[in-house]
Amino acid sequence: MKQRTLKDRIDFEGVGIHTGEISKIILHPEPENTGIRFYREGVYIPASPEFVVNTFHSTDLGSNGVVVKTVEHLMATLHLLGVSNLTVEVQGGSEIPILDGSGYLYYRELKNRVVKQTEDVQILNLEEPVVVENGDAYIKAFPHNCFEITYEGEFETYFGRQRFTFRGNVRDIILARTFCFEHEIEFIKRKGLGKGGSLENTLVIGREGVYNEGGLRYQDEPVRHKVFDLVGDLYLLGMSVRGKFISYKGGHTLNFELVKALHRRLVSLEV
Ligand code: 5EP
Ligand code: ZN
Repeated sequence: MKQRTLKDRIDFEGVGIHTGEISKIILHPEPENTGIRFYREGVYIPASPEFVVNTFHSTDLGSNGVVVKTVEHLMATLHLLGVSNLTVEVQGGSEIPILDGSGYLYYRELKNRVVKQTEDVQILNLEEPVVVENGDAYIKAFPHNCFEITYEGEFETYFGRQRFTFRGNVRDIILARTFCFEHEIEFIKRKGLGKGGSLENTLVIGREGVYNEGGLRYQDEPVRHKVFDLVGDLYLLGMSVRGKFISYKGGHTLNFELVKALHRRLVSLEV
């Protein structure tokens, strides 16, 4: 597989889910082997595990005191499109626009702009299982000949236990929106997060049903979104991974633990 970039620059603008700030992002095509990186206030921040500064409710990157919040949905979309080289310039606010809460609008605008480059991509092949855990939550990664992610969640409210397996069909996850439970909103707001949250960009789940007018986009939308988040966080490795991933109640913090474990293996393979 060849590396890919975009054929020309493209902008997006909108509110950040956590900061409530309006940002404009400009996606600039880049040559082979640049990787994905962010650019804000004169600082380049590579999309790489060394630059992760927060994993509470979002994955944020930072360098030299400059932070870019909530990169995971854009990263997931770039992963699904196989875009390997890109600079994401962030202006105005410090957060990637949430748009409709899913990857759909990014995907729709980018998919016809993706162009192949001349160099091959690198793919990480797992040689042995890798497991990360936190309490009863875990993510297990097994060697496998393709990329597969299963997410299982245990939700209070009528959602109960749900499980979804992604086997590469973008349509299965690209429309899945970020979500929160009604009873969590106050806690999230008290932490200074969710300031840009609204029914336009978040699936708000109550005791008896969802508050969004159109209802759910998939009957198991939250677990599909969790798969989408993991697709994004895994792309911090800077390459696709071949493997079977099983996440039980995972989130960004555990995703990042997995990424670090995989990254350590990668680094020890080089030399
Ligand atoms: C947290 C929110 C709101 C609101 C009225 C209507 C609506 C949204 C999790 C950890 O996707 C995510 N990460 O990638 C995460 N999302 C969040 O943490 C999250 C809060 C909101 C809101 C609202 C208020 C009032 N009337 C997302 C994974 C899913
Ligand atoms: Zn998300």
